[in-house]
Amino acid sequence: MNDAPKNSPNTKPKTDQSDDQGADKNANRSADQLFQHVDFLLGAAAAHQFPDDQLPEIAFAGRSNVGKSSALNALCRRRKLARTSKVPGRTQEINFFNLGAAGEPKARLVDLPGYGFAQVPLSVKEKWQKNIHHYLSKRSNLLILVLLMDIRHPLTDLDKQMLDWASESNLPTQILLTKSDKFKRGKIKQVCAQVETEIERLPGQFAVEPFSVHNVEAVSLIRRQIAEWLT
Ligand SMILES: Nc1nc2c(ncn2[C@@H]2O[C@H](COP(=O)(O)OP(=O)(O)O)[C@@H](O)[C@H]2O)c(=O)[nH]1
Ligand SMILES: [Mg+2]
Repeated sequence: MNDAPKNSPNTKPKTDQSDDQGADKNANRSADQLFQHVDFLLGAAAAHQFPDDQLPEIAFAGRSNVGKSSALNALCRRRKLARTSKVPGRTQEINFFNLGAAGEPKARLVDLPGYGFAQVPLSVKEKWQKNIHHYLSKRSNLLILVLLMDIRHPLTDLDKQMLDWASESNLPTQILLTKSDKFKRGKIKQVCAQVETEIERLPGQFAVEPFSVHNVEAVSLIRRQIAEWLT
């Protein structure tokens, strides 16, 4: 078909490439600025403790051990911003981090408690789920959900539950398939396609990207993506 709009990616003339590179550099710069200052604000065990201003929030969720703390640390270039731990299921609070210089934060990263850890009593698990659902469905300044799933076993029952909640709340969701360094390129593509097929059945805005903390490009892509969402 030849009637695509002039500025669609498919019809862009090759001579635009240097402009693209310039735009990429600018995007990287503003993403770097955004992530230059990241400060822990508070941990909330209940909704009444959530910050009560309207700063846009980007929430990170996933089963425990999926690599959520590692991803947050990589995005923020911090070694210990979010606790990386080999003992999963420890963090039960919703942790809020301010993005942007002290006194004038631009947005917030929100670290939701990891779910699905087997050795936690059912009553505690149910409480976590309730808290997460409450946050996702009621938080009016929540802009985007970043849902992390291990590329080796994506779409667990609880992941699907999260996707359903995001869909119900009409919450745009970026899926990151973590630890993609464990797979070769062909297999990464295959799992991405499999996850895309699964989410096609859901109404809403969903996107899928492979992610690894060991892949500098993947980390900076997501950093850039977050900066773009906030503009
Ligand atoms: N190979 C690989 N391992 C990772 C990656 N991200 C996290 N991990 C490891 O996965 C385990 C759990 O990571 P962590 O960030 O604590 O997971 P969380 O429970 O979701 O916060 C740790 O041993 C990490 O070193 C990744 O991108 N690649
Ligand atoms: Mg963690």
